[in-house]
Amino acid sequence: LMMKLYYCMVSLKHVPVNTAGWGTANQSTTYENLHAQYALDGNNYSCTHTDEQSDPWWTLDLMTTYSVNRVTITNRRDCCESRIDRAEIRVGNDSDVSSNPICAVVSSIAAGATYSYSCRGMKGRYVTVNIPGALKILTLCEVGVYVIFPDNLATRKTAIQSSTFGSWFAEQAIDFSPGFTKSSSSCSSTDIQTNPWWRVDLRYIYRVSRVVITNRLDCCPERINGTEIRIGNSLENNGNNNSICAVISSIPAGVSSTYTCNNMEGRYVNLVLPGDSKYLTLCEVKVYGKGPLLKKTLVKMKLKSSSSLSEPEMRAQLLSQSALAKRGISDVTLQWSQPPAAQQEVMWKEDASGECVHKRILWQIEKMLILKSKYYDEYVYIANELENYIFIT
Ligand SMILES: [Ca+2]
Ligand SMILES: [Ca+2]
Repeated sequence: LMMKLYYCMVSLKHVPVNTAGWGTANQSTTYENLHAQYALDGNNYSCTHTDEQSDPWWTLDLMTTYSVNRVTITNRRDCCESRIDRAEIRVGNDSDVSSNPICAVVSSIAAGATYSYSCRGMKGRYVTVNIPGALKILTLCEVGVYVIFPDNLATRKTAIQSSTFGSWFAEQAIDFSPGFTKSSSSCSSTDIQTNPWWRVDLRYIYRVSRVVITNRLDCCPERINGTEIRIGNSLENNGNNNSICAVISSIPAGVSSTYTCNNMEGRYVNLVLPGDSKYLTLCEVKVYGKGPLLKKTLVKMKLKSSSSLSEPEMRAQLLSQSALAKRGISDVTLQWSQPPAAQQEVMWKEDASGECVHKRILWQIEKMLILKSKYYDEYVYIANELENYIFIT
């Protein structure tokens, strides 16, 4: 008996990201040393504070336009929480921020609480909080500006690079931040070297339609000139032998350029800069396309963890369910491995119902099987569930 279930593709593509810390803040006046940036430091106990004045305001310049999903405000907890009442939240592109449209008006926020205001995708570079009227004081302990970056396949994936300059880690090229204010914590960079490269592993094979690269704003935008975008499934030469989608001639400082890749198939997206004494610096890499082409499947089958993998019948049975085999990859070797430390969490939908019904189950993994091909491994977790064994590709 075999029962086949299909996973829901667990969507991490639409998780809102707080962009507030990527910008710079300013306010109409500053009382003592309670600066505008205190609303962006991630600490609910540090707060901004204007003087008592007419129409006080606080504004955030994100340096580029976003579609703002929602804005959060954390109110002070020590006293006078009603000072925030009737504050206006504005989102827009006008540098005269008082003329930007209002997203929401605060009625009141409990002391120390964080309230969320929907801005329904209002577009803007500036996010402003202001209180109309005379003799007002504006205090903000934290402001969040949440943006959705839909369909970026690089979301929550892993990145690696040939070397790392200082704290310019590879993952910082896929953290959504363009690095306009803090490039060393929001951009990746290799050290100076021959043929530096960077790679994101999309974990599954996709048809990549386009890649968007954001160049650094702070200096030396010409360093990116000549960088090749390569896409494919091979890790030969660290993936730098995969097919070329495009070669970057140049990107102005702080600009995001789009390269179309005509649905090139691949799991790995590499950027490689041929030549000596080169730095490869990337402030953001976004990948768009269709897929994954390898669907996750969940198969229930009789499979004992003591089974011999050399038995032709066992091998044939396993490969009949293998996503690798279904992609025509035949040079597959099978080997047992140590199981992962924790329980495996699985979400799936029933094959019969067309609906995506999430079921969250935890299995204790007994053993792990690796189907190894030259460049693409498939992991199979085997757990004792009822009298059957579970086979997940
Ligand atoms: Ca704060
Ligand atoms: Ca970044």
